Amino acid sequence: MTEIPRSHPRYASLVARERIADGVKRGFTSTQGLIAQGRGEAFDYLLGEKTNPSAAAAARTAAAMLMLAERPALSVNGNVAALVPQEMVELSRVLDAPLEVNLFHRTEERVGKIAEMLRGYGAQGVLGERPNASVPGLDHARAKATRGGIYDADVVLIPLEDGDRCEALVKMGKKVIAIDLNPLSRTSRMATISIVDNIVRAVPNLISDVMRLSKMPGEELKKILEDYDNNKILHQAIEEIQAHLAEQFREI
Ligand code: PTJ
Repeated sequence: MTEIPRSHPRYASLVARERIADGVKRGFTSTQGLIAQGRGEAFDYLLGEKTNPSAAAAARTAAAMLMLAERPALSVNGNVAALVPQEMVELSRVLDAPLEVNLFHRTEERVGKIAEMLRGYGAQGVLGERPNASVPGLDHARAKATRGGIYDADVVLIPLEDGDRCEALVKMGKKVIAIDLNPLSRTSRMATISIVDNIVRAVPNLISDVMRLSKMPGEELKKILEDYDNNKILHQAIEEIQAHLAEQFREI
């Protein structure tokens, strides 16, 4: 990977690019993943490349929802594996939730490489290599699911996802938590909770929220969910973009 000096003003963004490019070279990220990262970067720029209050509130509520879940599951694709593999393993550990590899541009080789890498970081019981169920209403590889993982889950975390699986999972009666930098995407609109943030910030935030909320009684966790309104959060995310653009505009 290219050595990026920490002093570079675009350090975090450049490191993320290197990770995605490295994932492609090592064969676990799809070439389309490069394009997805570019699209994400553009939205991150509009958001000010920071966790805004709407994303912090969504992440805290998502942590409460995952902690209250009976069978939570965490989905991993090629971009997620490139950007936050260790963090996803840590999130799976603190929640005692399985990781399931689920790819849009599925090849068995990529699934195997991602599962192996997650195990290398200490993940227990990675699923996705032997799917034995199918999400109804999808006619692409993302329909593949595993019993005991995403298929039976009551709450599913789907970072960097496409809208139709999000919708299909919601139709199955699941609560779906999205991480997506685009507040206007179908995924963000369809999800039960939409964390409009870069995954490199959102997953560490989720881990610290789970740690912080772990001492809170169940009733109070439920209250966090009751007070949450995802439409309001999406509107707030768009207002945060507008405010950031207005600030930039004044500086020009
Ligand atoms: O590994 P595969 O085969 O499953 O493919 C994974 C990708 C990501 C290529 C595939 O799911 C895809 O094509 O995704 P999209 O539709 O290009 O991107 C999904 C959403 O993720 C878009 O709304 C992007 O803005 C958003 N996004 C991209 N990078 C990030 C992001 N959101 C959060 N953090 C990012 N780093």
